Amino acid sequence: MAEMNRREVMKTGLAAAALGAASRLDWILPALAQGETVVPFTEFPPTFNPAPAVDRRLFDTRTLSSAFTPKDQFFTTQHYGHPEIDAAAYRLKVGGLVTTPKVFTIDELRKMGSTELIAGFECSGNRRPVQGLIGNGRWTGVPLKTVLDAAGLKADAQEIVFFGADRGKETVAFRGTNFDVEQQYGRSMPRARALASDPAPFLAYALNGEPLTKHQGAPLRLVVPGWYGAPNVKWLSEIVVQQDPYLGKFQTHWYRTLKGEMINGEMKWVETGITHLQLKSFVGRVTKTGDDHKLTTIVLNDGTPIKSVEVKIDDGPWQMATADPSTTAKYGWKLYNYTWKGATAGEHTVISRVTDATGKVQPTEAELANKKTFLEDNSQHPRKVMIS
Ligand SMILES: Nc1nc2c(c(=O)[nH]1)N[C@H]1C(S)=C(S)[C@@H](COP(=O)(O)O)O[C@H]1N2
Ligand SMILES: [Mo]
Repeated sequence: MAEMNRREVMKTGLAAAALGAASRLDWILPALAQGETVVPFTEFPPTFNPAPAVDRRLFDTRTLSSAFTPKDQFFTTQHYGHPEIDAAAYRLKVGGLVTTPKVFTIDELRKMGSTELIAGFECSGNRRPVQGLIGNGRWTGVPLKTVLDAAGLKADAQEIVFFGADRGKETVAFRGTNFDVEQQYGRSMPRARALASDPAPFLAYALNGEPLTKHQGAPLRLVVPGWYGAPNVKWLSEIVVQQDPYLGKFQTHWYRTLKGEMINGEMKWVETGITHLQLKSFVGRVTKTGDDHKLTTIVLNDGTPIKSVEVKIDDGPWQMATADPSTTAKYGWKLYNYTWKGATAGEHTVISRVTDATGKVQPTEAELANKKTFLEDNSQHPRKVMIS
């Protein structure tokens, strides 16, 4: 596979869009400098299609061109498709263990707050070879605490549950009996997490300065800075405050990690929920200008400061990458660049690893061997590139 120039990148994008949703040409050109070309990743599946269905889209990190993911490139995934919501008829209900149950229109919520938050997230299932379930946005909305304070949490309120307007039939198994019941997409968090000031969960109605699209949960979605995508409930329609833990499918069952951990000197097999982002980096894009190649690494974590990002080419030494000054927000993704001089023609392996300020190092794939389920794969990703 030869190096792609601008026109070829465009053709690939158009073909992919035509294969997926013919009506949506939402795979846009990368902003390349004069003479800069994208170097292909040979590990990408030849049939890779960034828009395989009208309600599913992956971000092609080879098109990475700005700190914020444009709304028509932001990945989208969900369980029950995109619900039809009439913005004028839309209401957010807040009820349960509150002193004053509330119903808000989108205009009322807008008047309650118009603050900004930069947050990046990935789906907990994001992984090699494509790593396309990832994005970074500038969100506008109301802090969750403002809305909860307006309703007033009662003393015994311990668990805050968030429901989307999207619903579907689910089978709930109980000791050999299956019950088919309607469910809403639901996620929860403890009261202390919901009211925390840093990071403060956020109810967003705009992305990058424009109203949310239905892909991102219009008219309102939850954004939990520093956490994976699953808790970021789209088409948020209800907040239910309760005392007991919420045991819905997408909270306790579907999004779960099973891994072996040494606890009290013994290997224990533990199941954990999907919450904060694990420390992760991967080379998202390689470009060529003249004889120089540039590796751009995407870094995401729970907001813990980053100490360093290093890259390695083939069996060479680890080399320091440089932080891109446009991506410094605590809960946003960070881009790190490395200029690779003297690359020789042929296939090469490029890999990155990030270390945070506490000294935690991104694990290798071998170090994650005791993680049985595929979610939360933050392992170092050796990527194959073809230099021409
Ligand atoms: N209402 C609702 N919200 C949802 C989901 C869903 O199925 N329904 N999926 C979650 C998952 S698993 C992810 S990864 C993110 C994806 O957000 P995005 O489509 O804006 O990228 O939405 C989350 N919020
Ligand atoms: Mo997800």
